Amino acid sequence: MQHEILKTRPSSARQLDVVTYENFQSDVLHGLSQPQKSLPCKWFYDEAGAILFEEITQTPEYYLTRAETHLLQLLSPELARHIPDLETVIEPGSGSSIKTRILLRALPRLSSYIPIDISEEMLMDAARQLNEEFRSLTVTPYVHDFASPVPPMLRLDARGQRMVFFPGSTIGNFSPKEAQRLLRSFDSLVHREGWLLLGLDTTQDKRKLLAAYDDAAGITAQFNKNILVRINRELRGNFNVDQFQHRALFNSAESRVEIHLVATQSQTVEIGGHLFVFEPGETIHTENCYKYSLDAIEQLAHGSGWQLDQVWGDEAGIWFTEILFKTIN
Ligand code: AVJ
Repeated sequence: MQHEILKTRPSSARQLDVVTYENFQSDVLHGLSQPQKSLPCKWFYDEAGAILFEEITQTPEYYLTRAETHLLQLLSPELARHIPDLETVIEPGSGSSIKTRILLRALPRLSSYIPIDISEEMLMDAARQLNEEFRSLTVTPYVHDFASPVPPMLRLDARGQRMVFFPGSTIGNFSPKEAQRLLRSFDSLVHREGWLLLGLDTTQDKRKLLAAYDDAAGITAQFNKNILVRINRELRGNFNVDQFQHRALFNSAESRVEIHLVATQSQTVEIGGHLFVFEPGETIHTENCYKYSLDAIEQLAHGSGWQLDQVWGDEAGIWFTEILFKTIN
């Protein structure tokens, strides 16, 4: 059964955790009922949101993707020497899998790639392309919210070394406590001897951060507002999207960028029979992006259930950091 799964070509993704209407609706109703209204950032990524995020990565201000791509190019030959018998790469939140290609090219002995994402369209497009591009690689996509429990199917017990690839500073969307819990849960994606390659934004420069999360072309603003568009469409909400403004701020006490939607006028919104009142200036907190100092990385590693193996930084050592962890035996 499990072998069959590994051999299957990605014609359609196996739906393990169905990203349902009810899930989205209950998250939205719950978030908007809090004193500080909020929405979970994972709901940004419908088809339009996934495309907008790709566009963000191309803006001049969003340095993260370029910094990490550069770093991966430098470290991947070393990684290939360090783990010569790596067989499988598993990527939670794989999106377009663009950065993954750098690893796949540098690791010719790799036989299996398992991308996991809740944005089905992007996941399947990426899987199909990789399947064409890397003929000897078995690509097995999963539609799944990686933050919910790891489905038994993903704990495949095929032999071979596995590495979880978690780039992009996606971990920054979680509080340090949640991040440790998430990293611990990744333990079940590998075997007794396994690896985890984690990409973290280590920038502390406030101006640079704010520019990255509020680009001049307004793509991040559009990305942020798209969650309201999605609520209107999928949950039959009636947000007046034009009466919300994008705001990025740096919360230095928490060492995180916060993304909000600010109501410019009073507004009452109805979603599924529930009413939500907005005062002018009131915000919906839509995302946190935690930024890690090198000290904070040590702390994160400490409670992660993994052992620090190697750390790569870019020239300045503070823009972006790639960390290789090993299972603790
Ligand atoms: C996809 C979570 C890594 O935090 O930088 C980009 C999302 N939000 N611009 C990030 C995001 C606004 C991004 N991650």
